[in-house]
Amino acid sequence: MSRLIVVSNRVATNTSKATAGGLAVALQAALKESGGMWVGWNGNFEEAAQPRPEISSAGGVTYATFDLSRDDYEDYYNGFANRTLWPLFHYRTDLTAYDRRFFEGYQRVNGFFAQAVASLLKPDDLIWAHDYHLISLGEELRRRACKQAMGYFLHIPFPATEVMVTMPNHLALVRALFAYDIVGFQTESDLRNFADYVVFEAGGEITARGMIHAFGRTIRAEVFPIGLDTENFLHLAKSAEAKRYRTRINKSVGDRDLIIGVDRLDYTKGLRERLEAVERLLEDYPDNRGRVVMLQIAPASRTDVPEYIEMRHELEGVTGRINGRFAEFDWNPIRYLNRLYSRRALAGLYRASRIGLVTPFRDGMNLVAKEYIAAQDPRDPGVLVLSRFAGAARQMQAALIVNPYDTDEVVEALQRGLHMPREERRERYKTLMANLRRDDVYAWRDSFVAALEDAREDVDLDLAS
Ligand code: ADQ
Repeated sequence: MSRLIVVSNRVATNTSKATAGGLAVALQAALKESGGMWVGWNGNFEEAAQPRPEISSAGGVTYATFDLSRDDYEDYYNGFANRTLWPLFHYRTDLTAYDRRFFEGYQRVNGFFAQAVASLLKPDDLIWAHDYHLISLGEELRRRACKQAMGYFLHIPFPATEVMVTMPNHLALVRALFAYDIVGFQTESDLRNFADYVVFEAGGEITARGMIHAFGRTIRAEVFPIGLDTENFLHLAKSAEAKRYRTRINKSVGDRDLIIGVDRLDYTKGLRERLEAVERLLEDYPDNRGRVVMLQIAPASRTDVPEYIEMRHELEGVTGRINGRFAEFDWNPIRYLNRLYSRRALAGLYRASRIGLVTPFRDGMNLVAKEYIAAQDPRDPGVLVLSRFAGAARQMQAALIVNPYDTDEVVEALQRGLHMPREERRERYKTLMANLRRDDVYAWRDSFVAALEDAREDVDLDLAS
């Protein structure tokens, strides 16, 4: 087995199954098995950062981490990654910053990451780069004469060409993807957008078997929908801590129905419109007044980026307005919290909720939708109301799929979910669970690594010829 080198902006050093997310657990297990290494930024700042990684190990996994300078962090992370690529790839051209300095910083830091990775490589290693922070990493590694097989997985959507081309450096970025041997996407529509771009903007062509040729290289582009650590999550949902949370929330909600939303505080998640849909539910179906509670958990994220600060204020305003309008002395329709919870606590809260409301305007996959289902009681499961614009909707057609732009449709789905007979809930749950079990995070990891192994055989053949 070849050594796997995972590269991402930050590394997940927490090896406890209860606190680490499924992605971290699955990658850590693969790293442990292959004697591999996870490389990334340690979250610290240094005046003039050196790409000399510090090696440490935890839970049998080796980590290679380094500092960044403040300027690099501003231009690369807060700038190009979170103020250009993130909004653009989620179709928010209105929020996208088109600033040359950011792109230069991004390229510089991708070069810096490449220098750190290159210093650690052995000839047989497989490199797996993650997400929108590191699109140019592969190209920077090739520039440093690295011949290893390299894969890249994009966790967020790949936008339609018309959106992509609003970014001045679009061609340079897509060209950079062709330095990898495999490029993985969450959904068919992301892959289609990528292929369209390559064919119509870059003059490339689709050759056989999902192979795509442009910029003088042929790469494999494929769909690898990320899954959940399903069995582990089922286990967490039955833990004593999950039960404690369930008992506590049941006690405070009483015989009312709970609707739950759990998201990083992000403008892609459709939070304001979601709260307004609950407002409309109370308006259009007054029987729900005093009968339904919406619990929205939204921990703050990217607090250095202005749009996120504004959004937080906006949500506080909307929540206050709706509660002011409908609350009674003994009932508040919306409970809005900005804090983090353990995975066990979340599992308990999901299980106590009659409806999981997941309504992003764009989302690569959305693991909350999957977690909500995995946490349900099979005898009396809740209903998932899911946006068609989450990558997860592809695999979760047995949920109530809605268009979050259409508030009436969301309200009708909520009303339907609140009154859905147990038999129908069980049927839907069974279908959803079967998929979650089959397409879990381990299946995702294994299929990507297998594709990388294949790519390495091709690299070996090329080198031999
Ligand atoms: P995110 O945009 O962060 O991920 P998501 O997939 O929903 O979105 O994952 C969020 C994770 O954070 C979930 O595991 C959830 O439990 C956790 N979380 C949210 N709120 C929490 C809280 N209050 N306390 C503790 N944990 C909380 C990006 C892409 C997604 C893609 C993933 C994985 O944007 O589309 O699904 O990567 O590829």
